[in-house]
Amino acid sequence: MTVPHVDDVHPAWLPPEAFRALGARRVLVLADASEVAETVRAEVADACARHGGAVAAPGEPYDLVLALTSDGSLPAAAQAVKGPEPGAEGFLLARSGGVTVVLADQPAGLLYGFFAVVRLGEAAFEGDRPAETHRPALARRMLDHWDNIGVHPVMGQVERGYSGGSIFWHDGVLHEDLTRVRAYARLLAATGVNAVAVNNVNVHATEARLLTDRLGEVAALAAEFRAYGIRVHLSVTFASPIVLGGLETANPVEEDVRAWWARTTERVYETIPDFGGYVVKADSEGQPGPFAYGRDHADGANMLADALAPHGGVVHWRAFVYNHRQDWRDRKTDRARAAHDHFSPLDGRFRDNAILQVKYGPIDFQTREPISPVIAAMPATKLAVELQVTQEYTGQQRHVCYLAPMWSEVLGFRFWGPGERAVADVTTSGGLVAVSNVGDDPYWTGHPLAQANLYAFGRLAWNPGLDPAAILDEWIGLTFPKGGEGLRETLHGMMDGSWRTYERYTAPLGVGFMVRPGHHYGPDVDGYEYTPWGTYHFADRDGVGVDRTRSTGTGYTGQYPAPWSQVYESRAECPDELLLFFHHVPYEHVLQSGTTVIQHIYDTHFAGAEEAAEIRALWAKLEGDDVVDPALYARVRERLDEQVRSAEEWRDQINTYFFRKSGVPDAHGRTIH
Ligand code: BDP
Repeated sequence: MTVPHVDDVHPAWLPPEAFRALGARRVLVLADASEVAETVRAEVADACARHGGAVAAPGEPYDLVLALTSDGSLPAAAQAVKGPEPGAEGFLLARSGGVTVVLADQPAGLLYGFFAVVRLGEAAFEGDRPAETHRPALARRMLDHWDNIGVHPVMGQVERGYSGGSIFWHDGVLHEDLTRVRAYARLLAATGVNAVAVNNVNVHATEARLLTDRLGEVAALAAEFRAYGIRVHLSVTFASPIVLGGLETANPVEEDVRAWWARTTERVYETIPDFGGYVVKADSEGQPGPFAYGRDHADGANMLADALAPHGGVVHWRAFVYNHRQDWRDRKTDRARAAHDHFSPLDGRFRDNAILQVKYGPIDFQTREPISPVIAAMPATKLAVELQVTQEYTGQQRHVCYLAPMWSEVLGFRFWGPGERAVADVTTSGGLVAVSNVGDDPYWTGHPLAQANLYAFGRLAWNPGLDPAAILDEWIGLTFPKGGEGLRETLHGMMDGSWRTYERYTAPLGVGFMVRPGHHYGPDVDGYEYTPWGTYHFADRDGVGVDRTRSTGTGYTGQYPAPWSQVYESRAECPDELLLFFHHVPYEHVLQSGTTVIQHIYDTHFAGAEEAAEIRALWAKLEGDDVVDPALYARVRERLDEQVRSAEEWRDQINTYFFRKSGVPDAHGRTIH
């Protein structure tokens, strides 16, 4: 095993410099011969070779010991460390008598402990540190790639990808050199991610074959990820028995269909013994599913769960099921209701190894949505929450939009009121999943600052209680080791509030969409208003917003438990930022903030566009400064120009639209065209 370093690709948060503190020490590794333990040895050797430290042989002095608890030759310094058992992926970290100790039960924990020491830098080798136990809060911390093998005529190669082509496939075949995949695995492991689904949830004909005759490609990817403790999962089409197996049906209760899945899955495990499992998008946006056979989604998911169970695999079954051929004249059919309507009656019917994967909001990854009520409605089902690291609706990696503050709100949301369990507590056994934002771009993520979102996703999945600003601080320290306090301040100034800034200049008060149809970039207030997709704002001359109340609307508020069902039902109590998601209100309706809806729209849009310009001005101060590489500086600068242009376009279109609809002038007399 050699540590992957790829020339011409930005090292993201693992530049060689980030390993200086550890690499300058004498390091003893006491572990088994497993592949992940070999990775830890290789990492230590690589860091020490660069920074003048040394790999210590048993008996030699050392400053850091990384050891498995099962090792027969644990030195006294390690034996003295006492704490709760670290478990499968956790580790104990302590320091006394000039020695830093990382102790783990399993090699994966050792790897995570190694990266924790890297993150701490010099602080890991200073003073004393009482034993701390670190364990991941969520069992599975997973990235879903929406990568295709081929190039889709509309979506490109990576669906909703804004960072170039796939790092897995090129020209219809697997990349010959997979070093970059290994480098990616390394970046992910440093954040705590332990699972990756390699292909798009919309499974086209070529990609369907990854399950059968192209399985070798999945095995090759699994070999790269395995070294860093990451298991590979595959998106499969529900119609596989027909399109790959030549059967006449994919009906989940037919014996030959079940037998086909069992056989096929067995072959997968013969090839990839640690294969993670399947991801399925069924009966959604044209994908096949059990409804065609009069069966429900528990029947569908359980069939796959049964095929996977003997091998220890799981099926991630997506709850993103809705009618995308809705009649816009029908004000009662509500896309927000769909997942709960379909899935809540099925609670308790899913197998233990079936995980229901629920988007954080009821619609579709908007800048602001209420938390999906499905998460509260399935106490007897394993749940995973799905986020988008890829910025489909949050600026497509042309805008700076640090998403950790939003995710932190999602994970900390308490359906049953203060003091009750949070979303993160309800999803511990399922986990956290996100759509990746990575491609073959030299900065991995198109916008270099979008790397922070990928980093933050892994860190929050490991510990949902972390403070988003503190995570950003870690990322800054690792990624820009030459940067001092000035750079730190600049980046916090640009990024900490960037999600709210983005929210200010786009669709107001939780109403969502208003984006250009198809590619979803830039404003188009009525773009989806008369389409079958079910994403409406219902603006007219009197008011705007979707009535989702029980009393007069679609009844969606009734899908929440108390207290939120009442809070959302009430115009007066509903949080301002979600008012138009839940209520259709007059333009002169007064918000809790004391401003009217129409004035709020004007104010936030003027402010949001100004803030975008301020973000750009902060970055401009770094020009010519040697703490940021000039090429990276230029790349960010070019994106910021586009962000400022786009924010002004949003401001002008939204303000003008609502001025024309309402006829209400701006209270501050600013020009609205
Ligand atoms: C939407 C995307 C679409 C995805 C879909 C999904 O626009 O490309 O296929 O989500 O999650 O946000 O399946």
